Amino acid sequence: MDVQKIRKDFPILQREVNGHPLVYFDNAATSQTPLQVIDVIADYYKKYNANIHRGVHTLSQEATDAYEAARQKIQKHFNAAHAHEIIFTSGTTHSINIVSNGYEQLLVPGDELIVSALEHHSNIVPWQMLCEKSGAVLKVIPMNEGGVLLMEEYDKLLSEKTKLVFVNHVSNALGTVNPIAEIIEKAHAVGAEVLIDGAQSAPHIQADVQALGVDYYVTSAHKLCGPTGIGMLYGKASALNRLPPYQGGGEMIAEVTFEKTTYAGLPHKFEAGTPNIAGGIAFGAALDYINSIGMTEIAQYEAELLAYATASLLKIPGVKIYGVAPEKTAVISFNVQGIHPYDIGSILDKMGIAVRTGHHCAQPIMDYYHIPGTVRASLSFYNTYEEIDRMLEALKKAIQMLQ
Ligand code: C6P
Repeated sequence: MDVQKIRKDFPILQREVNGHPLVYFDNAATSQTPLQVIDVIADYYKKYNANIHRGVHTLSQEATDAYEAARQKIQKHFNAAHAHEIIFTSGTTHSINIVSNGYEQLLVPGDELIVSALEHHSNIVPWQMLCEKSGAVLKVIPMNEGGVLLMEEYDKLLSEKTKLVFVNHVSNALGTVNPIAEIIEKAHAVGAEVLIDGAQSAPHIQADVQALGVDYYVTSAHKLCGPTGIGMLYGKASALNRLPPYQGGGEMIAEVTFEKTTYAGLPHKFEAGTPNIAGGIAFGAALDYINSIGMTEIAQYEAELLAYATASLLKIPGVKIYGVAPEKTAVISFNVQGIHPYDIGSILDKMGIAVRTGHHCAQPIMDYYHIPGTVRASLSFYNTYEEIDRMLEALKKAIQMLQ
């Protein structure tokens, strides 16, 4: 992997922040966008901006073809059996809400849902809302001090009452890679379905939805070099067909009269209204870009960056890293003894270094550690060892100033 060549694809990486060259270590919040994707968006608006699935005119057909080609790219990338099992959504949050909303009619009071202690609020709150409406009960797989799920506790939670298990593949706050193959297999053994939140894994780990046998897999394009406002819900056709539509409107119908409406088949049933057309096409382009580099190459390089950054950080007195699972993506959540994470983040920013501070929309994890938040450096394949060194130097200065 030629990282210097790759970096030229990302104009934003050439800019300065507060008089320093930008070091962008907030990739878990959103990744940067390469020219190859930016150009696809500009091309759409310059050459064939039109509504899709509606027009007989040439522009509409070109836009429809590009949008549906993107759906097929996504299908191929995640190895879904059919393109109609890929639903375009506005992102992971929207995808989860489609399933949680639809599940209301599949549950009876006393049914159980299982979540993990390592979740983002997007994979907690919609299910709590569902429990309130349906009378279902939410059970939590606990974690240990290292940020690893206690699988023996998961075994104890599973029963014939379990209807759905939803966990992330990778924790956004700690980087832990969860054993999703085992989680899925055990859930299926008691007849429960599984939703995997792939928001943090899709950029780093190739997911094969058929090999996993997962019922639903969701992610956001902006985590993998695509634009914001677009994502996907993969669902097995049999699973999606059980769910009612999430929103009513144009394009999701088969026939409408004032007496009754019948719904379109997959994927349109879940795609009411004019979608984010440029975003969908750009999602496909983003996958093309990532695949041109190679998921395996990306994972290997990021693992090396993680090892280097972790070892270097631990040499700084007072640093504590949260999340030390043996299997991790390149996310380092840390604190420095006696210093608030927000203060470190602010000083790093003054030196051109972008990290996220706070609870990372994962408050239960912070509560577990009894901390207000962490400093989170999340790395990507376009980051370098030199950038890690710059963060470490800046961090040492910040500690001097704050202690
Ligand atoms: N996490 C972070 O800084 P949306 O916002 O819908 O694209 O993704 C939500 C989401 C769901 N699950 C996980 C595991 C996530 O990490 C995220 C987004 C960002 O960690 C922004 S809060």
